[in-house]
Order: sequence, then C-alpha cells, then structure tokens
Amino acid sequence: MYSVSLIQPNFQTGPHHLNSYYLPYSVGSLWSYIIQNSDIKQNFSISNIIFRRDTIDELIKSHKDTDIVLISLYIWNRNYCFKLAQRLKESYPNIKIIMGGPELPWRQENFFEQYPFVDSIVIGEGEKAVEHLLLQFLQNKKLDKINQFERMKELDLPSPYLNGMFDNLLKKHPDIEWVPTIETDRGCPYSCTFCDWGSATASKMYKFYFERINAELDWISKNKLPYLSLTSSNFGIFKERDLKIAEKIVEQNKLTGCPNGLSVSYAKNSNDTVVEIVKLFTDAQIQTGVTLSLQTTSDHVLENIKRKNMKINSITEVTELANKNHLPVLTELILGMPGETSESWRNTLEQVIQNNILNLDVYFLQLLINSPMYVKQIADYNLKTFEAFDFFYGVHTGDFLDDKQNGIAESIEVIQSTNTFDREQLIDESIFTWFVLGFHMYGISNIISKYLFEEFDYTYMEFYNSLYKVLLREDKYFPKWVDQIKQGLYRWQDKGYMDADIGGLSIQGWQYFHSLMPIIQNNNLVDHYVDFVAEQFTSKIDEKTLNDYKNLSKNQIKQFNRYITTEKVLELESGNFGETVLVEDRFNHYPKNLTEHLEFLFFGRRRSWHMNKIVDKR
Ligand code: B12
Ligand code: SF4
Repeated sequence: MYSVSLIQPNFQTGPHHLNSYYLPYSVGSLWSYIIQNSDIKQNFSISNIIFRRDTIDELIKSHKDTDIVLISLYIWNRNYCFKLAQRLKESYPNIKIIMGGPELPWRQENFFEQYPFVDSIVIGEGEKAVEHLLLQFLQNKKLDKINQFERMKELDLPSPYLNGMFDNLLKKHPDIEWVPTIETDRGCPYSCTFCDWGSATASKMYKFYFERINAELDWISKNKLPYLSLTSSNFGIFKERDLKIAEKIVEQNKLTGCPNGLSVSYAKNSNDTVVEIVKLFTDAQIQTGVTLSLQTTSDHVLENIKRKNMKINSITEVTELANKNHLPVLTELILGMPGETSESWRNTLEQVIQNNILNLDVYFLQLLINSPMYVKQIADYNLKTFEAFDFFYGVHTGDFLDDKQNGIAESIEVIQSTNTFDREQLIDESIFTWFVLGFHMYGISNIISKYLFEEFDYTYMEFYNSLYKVLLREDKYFPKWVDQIKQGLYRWQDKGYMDADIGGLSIQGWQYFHSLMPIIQNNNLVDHYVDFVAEQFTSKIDEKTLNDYKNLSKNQIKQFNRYITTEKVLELESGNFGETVLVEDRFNHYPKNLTEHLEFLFFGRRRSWHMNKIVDKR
C-alpha cells in the first residue's frame, strides 16, 4: 500500500474566538474522485490531511512514510507550500511532489529549474490529472511533468463530505468551527481581467447535481456547521436549480439552525432571480441584503477590465428591485483599476450613494498571477504593485515575523500606482474614501447629507469634499489621524505590512478602509463628530432639523456601552425624518468589552452590524 498526503493549509478565519478553519475541500474532492478507480483504491491510502500551517519540522516527521504528496496552492499558502515541498524532498528524496491549484506559477518558463523539488504540476481542473499521475506511479512510470486535461462536463462527482473522509478530522478537532465549501457549479462565462475564478473564467459553466448538494447540506446541518461558503461564480444563473438550493438552505436553517450565514457570489445578469434568492436568505436572517459587485461605475474602466454590459452594472434597476423587496444593498468597489482617475472614482462614490446604497466594501486592486490582468495588462496600464502581507496574517496571529524570517510569509500584490494614478494620488484618494466610508456608511453623516441632497441638490461629493477640508482645518483629532494614516500607508507599501497606530488602535492592511469608525469609537468620539457636522450647517438648516439629525445619528450608530437592548422610541420635531421612530439592535448582540466590540465592527461590516435599525412607526 502506498501512502498519500493531502495538503491544503489555510490560516484561521473570522473572529478569533470562533477558532474557524476551512475544511480542505479541494484536496478532499481530488481524493474522492480518484478512489473511484479500483486500482487506486486498492493501492493507496491517506497518510495525512493538512488543513493549517503546522510547523514544517513537525510535518517532516509525520511524512516519514509518505510516498506521494498532493499540494493545493492558493495565494494564502504559496510560500509555505513551496518551502514544505522543498524540505520534504530534501528529507525524503524518493517522495513524489504533485502540485496544482490557482496559485501555481505554471506560466513561469523556468518553473522546474526554480522549483526542482516538484515532480509534477497540474494546470486547471485536477481530478483526471491526479488519477493519471497515480496510475503512472503505480506502473512505475516516470510522472509526466506538466499535466492539463480537458474540463469535465459531467460533474457527477463523489463528495468528500458524503464519503466520510472528513469525519475523523471533525472528531479529532472538536474545538474547531469548521467552514464547509459547497460547489454548485464550475466555471464562469465572463472574463473580468482582475479575476481567476477557479482558473476557469471565460468558460462554460457546468453544474453539480442537486441531489449531491441536497445531501451535502444535510451533512452540514447534521454536523452543526454554522457558516457555509458557496463557490459558484454566478449563483442564480441556473434559476430553477439555484432557487431550490436556496430553499433547501433556508429549510435546513429552520430545522437545525445551520447554516446561519453564508458567502456567495451572485449572477451578474439575472437580477430578478438574485433578488428572489436574497429575499429568501434575508427573511431567514442568513444574509442581510443584496450584494452588488460593481467594482466601479466608470464605463471606461469597465471596458478596460472587460466587465461592461452586465446587468449588474445598472445600479438603479438593482436598487429599485431591492427597495421594492425591502432589501438593503451592499456594494463592492475596487480602487486603482486600469484607467481609473480621481474624478471617475469620486463619480462612482457619488452614484453609489445617490442610489441609497449605504454599505460599501472597498478594496485596493490586487493582482493574481494567473489573472488576465497579470498576464496581459501590466505594461499597457503601467501597473505597479507592492507585496502586502497583512491580508492573511489576521489580528490573532503573532507568527508573521517568524514566517518572514523563514521565507514562508504569504503576500498579495496590491496596486501602488497606474498610468492614471500616481502613488501619492492613489494614497490621497484612498484616504478620502476611508473618510467617506467612516462618516457615511458608519452613520455619522448619511442622514444629513441625504437631506441636503434631496432638499438643496447638494451633491454627496460636494458635501464630503467640503466636510473633509473643514475637518482637516478645524478638528482637534482628524488632521493628526490623517497624517498618521498617510505615513502608515507609505510605510505599508515599503515594508509590506501596516504598523500604523491611529488614535490608540493598531490597523492592519485588510482593515484599513473600514478603520475610521473603530478609531472614533476607540476614543469615544461619535457624539463629537455628529455635533461637529451639525455645527457646519447652523446657518443653512433650521434647529429642529439639526436636532433630529443629531438624535437619530447618535442612536443609529451602535456604540459600546450604549447598546439599545430594548426598543427605543424617538420623538422627532422637524417632520423631515418621520415623527415617532423606533430604534432597535439588528442582532441583539452586545459584546462585553471594547476590544470585542471593535472586532465586530470590522467582521460585521457587510452585515451592517455597526448600525441599529431605525423604523418609522407610521
Ligand atoms: C471559498 C473561497 C475562499 C475562502 C477560503 C477557501 C479555503 N478553502 O480555504 C475564503 C472566503 C476565506 C477566501 C478568501 C480569499 N480568497 Co478566495 N476563493 C474561494 C473560492 C470561491 C472557492 C475555492 C474552492 O474551494 N473551489 C473549489 C475547488 C475544488 O476548485 P479549485 O480551487 O479551482 O480547485 C481545482 C483546481 O484548481 C485543482 N487543484 C486544486 N488544488 C489542487 C491540488 C493538486 C495537487 C492538484 C493536482 C490540483 C489541484 O483541482 C481542483 C478541482 O478540480 C475561489 C473561487 C473558485 N470558485 O474557485 C476563490 C479564490 C480561490 N479566492 C481568491 C482570493 C484572491 C481570495 C482572497 C485573497 C480575497 C481577498 N482579496 O481578500 C481571500 C484571502 C484568503 C485568506 N486566507 O486570507 C482567488 C485566489 C487566486 C489565487 N491565485 O490563489 C480565487 C480563485 C477567486 C478569484 N477572485 O479569482 N476564499
Ligand atoms: S469577477 Fe465574477 S463574473 Fe468576473 S470573471 Fe470573476 S467570477 Fe466571473
């Protein structure tokens, strides 16, 4: 019997106290597929399943009798995996190392010179290739070095959940909250240039069968796994089947409480179905609204990144549909894309806010090595990047410096400048965006800016531009924070991780865009900023309206130690925002200490954890 080790390490994910890890689904799928072959089943068994970054020394010991190692490379484990592979080969020269996954740098011409310890690589889908390689091994043949098979059209594949291969893992680690991944289909018909979805963009989508998904959902509920990740690139595209899956998820949630949260990427051209699905999830409190992955609203940029002509780009249509169904909308934007300028970016912010989208998730553009942008567009747009490490090293791991020293720290290439944004401009624009998010999305000035827009045609960008300038000129704290964050961003780009301490809060790269409200709350300054904004308009807006604005804003922001544990009634005076309104907590969740509260501001941002619900009593 030969032994095979399955390696797909990840970091801990989500809030620290949950101790969550993703189940190593990709290698699990490969194994489940290949053991359908009776020669493989009779001759190979699993020696290790590695799902986290155990120390390499430990793994060298536990791989003493391993013959073949299957390694799944993602951006979050690349350097660790290459180092592990190298050490394994040095320790056991006969061991066979096979690698695949979306982060495999297979386009590198001298790949096998740079990584001589790798025996074989697999490009794209792995099932057939691994089967082929294990059979070659069994027949004592030399393993093919580069393997690429045609994609499978018939996805009638065995599931690693249903064949019991994760059962021992669950038993062995009762302290871990596992996150399962369910594949509903493979491929994506679009080819957005920044993306490398399953290494199968610009390709046909093939479906998994409902029966398998149905049984997997039963397995997830039975094992009480609360959070689910769906891998579909366009959930909702197969209307009938996807609605059935959504109904099943909701049914399981009602029966067992699990899953009670999920991440999913929705179809870009089927707005009606998507809203129908989101309504099901939102009513069951599994999700909190529609995600509109706009990335930008600039036609020119959309053209450059090959994302034009998707129905999802018609913000008005989607938001109207969502409003009709009483669903909040969340949008995702990417800063620093080819052709984006300060002007086009601010126009995007304006349009998003004008469409009443309050929840914005903003990222810097990241370059993935196998994405079309990396392969074809770097020179055209003069894209310059830096290596950021602190997207992976969460708040809860002190391992980063050790990993860096050992050459196994993981990083992602983040945009630094383009031919339309120099370094300074991009930093300045990001700080302005940080400020707009902090004040608008987190509830300091959304009510008053909306009032001014509707009553006086004062655009949101006019509002935020002038508020930004006044804050920089007159506020006691804000100019210092902006200065600290600016210096922090330059150092981030030079060192690869953020070491900024702003208002007593240390900020990591992945937290940056959402850090202003946590900084404000860390200093107990919510009231100060609401009052500051109101003061700017004493000559323009009547006193009653301003009082209502202050009252509503201070109550809608979820503040530590000022939790609204029972419904609170606010009587308003001006008539501009209703007469009697109720304020209530969205989740009835009240952390015991400030640190945990601030952690939830970051992790709960997409679910609007930071905002209490305001309901007009009329
Ligand atoms: C679920 C998911 C996550 C989960 C984590 C998943 C996990 N298991 O740990 C979460 C939500 C945490 C996540 C986060 C991120 N993700 Co993500 N994620 C996915 C998603 C949706 C599904 C992955 C999956 O399980 N697919 C199912 C498997 C079976 O398919 P597969 O990965 O393509 O594997 C096949 C082949 O690659 C090959 N193969 C895989 N491994 C191996 C091994 C061997 C030996 C062989 C031979 C073959 C082989 O065979 C497999 C089956 O055919 C993918 C998109 C997608 N649909 O693939 C993005 C994806 C993997 N994520 C991506 C990115 C960029 C991120 C983030 C960095 C995003 C961000 N900007 O913050 C973060 C950071 C992660 C971190 N750890 O901090 C990129 C990765 C690109 C890359 N080069 O690695 C992807 C591809 C999406 C994209 N935009 O292009 N992600
Ligand atoms: S961003 Fe979404 S739609 Fe575009 S290629 Fe990637 S998965 Fe497909």
